[in-house]
Amino acid sequence: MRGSLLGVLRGLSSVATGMTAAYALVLGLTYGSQSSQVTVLNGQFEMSDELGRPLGWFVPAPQREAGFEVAVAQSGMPEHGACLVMSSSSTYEGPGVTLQALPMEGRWGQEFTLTAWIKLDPSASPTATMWAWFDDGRHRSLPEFKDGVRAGGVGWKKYTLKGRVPIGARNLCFGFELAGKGKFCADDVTLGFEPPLQ
Ligand SMILES: [Ca+2]
Repeated sequence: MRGSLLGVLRGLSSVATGMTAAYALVLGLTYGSQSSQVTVLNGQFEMSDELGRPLGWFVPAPQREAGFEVAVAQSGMPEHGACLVMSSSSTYEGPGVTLQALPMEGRWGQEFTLTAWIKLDPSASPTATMWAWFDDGRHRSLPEFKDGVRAGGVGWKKYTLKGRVPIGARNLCFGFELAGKGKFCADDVTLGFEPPLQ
């Protein structure tokens, strides 16, 4: 019974990735703590420092010093409030990244689902990507998983990236990359985990 219910739920999830949140909710209600949603630090981008940069999101110093800009600004939509804005400058068109790292102790073999809303600046055609990869604790990415989903189109859209936590992973690194002239906005970053089926 348990296996067949999970099978049905997984089928629904693969048919419509937009149902991921509902799927996680159903799974959470059915199996309690087996499925977990972790808190992404400032995943709503409502908190910024004195320079207007999002708290909790790392930007490599060389990119920052080259003029790559990561800031928090009002999204113009009430349901989003403030959002992340990444933009190139006249002197630097990227690639630029901003990311977080989350420890993976106790999560080997689990499936993860990363989601975020992204809006591209229609006045330019930059490449905006939501990325996820795993490191070995010594700043080296593991070959088992490294993937990204590229944003496109006009207006706010929700993007989803799924994968499995490889054995040996120390941290899940996730965030956004911008390449080329332009800017994009991102908001509502969520991260959930499900244990492997027994
Ligand atoms: Ca927000």
